[in-house]
Amino acid sequence: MPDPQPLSNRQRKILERQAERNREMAAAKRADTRTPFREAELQFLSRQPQPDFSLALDFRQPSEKLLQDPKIRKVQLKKRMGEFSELFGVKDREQDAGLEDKEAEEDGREYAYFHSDHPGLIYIPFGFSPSAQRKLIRACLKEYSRHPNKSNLDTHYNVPDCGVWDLHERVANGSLSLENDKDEAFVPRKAKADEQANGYGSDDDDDDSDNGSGDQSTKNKDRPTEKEPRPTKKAKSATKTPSVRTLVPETDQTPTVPEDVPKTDPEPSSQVPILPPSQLIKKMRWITLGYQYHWPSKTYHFDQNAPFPKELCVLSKAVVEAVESVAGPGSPWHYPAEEFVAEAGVVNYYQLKDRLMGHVDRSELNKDAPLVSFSFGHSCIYLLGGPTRETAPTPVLLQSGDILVMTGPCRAAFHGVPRIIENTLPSYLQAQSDDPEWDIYAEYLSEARINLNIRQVYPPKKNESTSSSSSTLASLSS
Ligand SMILES: O=C(O)CCC(=O)C(=O)O
Repeated sequence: MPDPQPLSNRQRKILERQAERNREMAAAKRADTRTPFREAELQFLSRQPQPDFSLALDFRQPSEKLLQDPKIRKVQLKKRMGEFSELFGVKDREQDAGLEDKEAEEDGREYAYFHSDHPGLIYIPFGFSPSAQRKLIRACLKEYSRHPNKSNLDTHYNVPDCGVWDLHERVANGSLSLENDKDEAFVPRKAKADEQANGYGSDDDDDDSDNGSGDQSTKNKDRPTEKEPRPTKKAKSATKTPSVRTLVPETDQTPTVPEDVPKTDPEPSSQVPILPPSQLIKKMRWITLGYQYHWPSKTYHFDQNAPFPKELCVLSKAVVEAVESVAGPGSPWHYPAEEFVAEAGVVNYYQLKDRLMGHVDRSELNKDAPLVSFSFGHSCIYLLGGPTRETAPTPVLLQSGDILVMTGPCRAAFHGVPRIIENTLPSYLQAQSDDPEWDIYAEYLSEARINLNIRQVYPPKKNESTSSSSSTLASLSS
């Protein structure tokens, strides 16, 4: 047999796209299987009829009501969050216009909640004061979204080091003009016009058409585990490249890809739209902190460790300390705060129609350290399930300023965000008459939710001796 002819670049790309489509179709089929987790997702995705949001567990409801549920246990934190770290701020009704009564506790105490169906879930409502929330929201949008942290936009755009938010602010305050400073104001595509005839941009505004619309699967084209391809739009999606976070939806058995598998990045698309910064910023779906994450393979780039924001190291350690104050030595959920090191994080930026489908976070080599998660902006429905999609999840209402900790078995539980709830932005995050600089953030938040989650990647004793080589990693993970 003669040797086969080498494939041209074009042929190779066509084959790759074909294979990708096949994988998507298979994934769509799998995702259609109606597990209890999937059922719950569909229930909360539905726009017609609207779901009953009151079915979600609200840890902020009055204790008398909340504790009628025998599965809930309330434990007083040893100190208030603001005493674990001043970065949580002090909740003060006098200072913080818009702070609801229930957010400034009558008795001055703060609590953590446990749920017997979800061992290892620790929930701390009202973790942050309004001004502490505003500070972190500013950082999420302006600072953390800059290089060297990567964002979904980096796949397709040559994002400048100042970041898209900075451009957005400069256009808004008039120091950059969309007409006169075009080259600076509009972020260019990476791909040249004739390189690839597909992309993600063009379907961004089409989502009102389907039930459960606005899925992050079409909006966030870069988180593969949560992508739920929509077979009804098959013809349409066939003309587009599913991007990094759209590859293979996670099944209950999905293993983490071995570290030695090469981490290839998706092709930049020549079809993504060139947008003014005010619109491009709304396309930002995630950024990664610390060890940069490679979404397609679900592994860390252990050789790409961006400096971790100091305040997030302090905040996450303080949360682990607060947890230790209610789950100390002897508790199955005890993790010594002194051993906790913030090493990786994700900031998720949700527009109102976005969603994050069920998945498990299992890429960290340290599976014992708690995952610390902060919510800001609009409330959402968070589904917390069990070790497989066969466990019916508990819908939880996550509200701005709440802290959720996943440890123990809960660390390996399926979870997702099927719904951002409209009209739930607290008034203290809306425009403030005494702080005009907040206006641009308020405008962004009027249609957004931000989640910031922080993880420890390595086992504690190895922290000092970690290196970027795969052999070290292999020995750590074995
Ligand atoms: O948005 C959230 O609250 C959850 C985010 C999440 O599950 C993730 O980033 O893996």
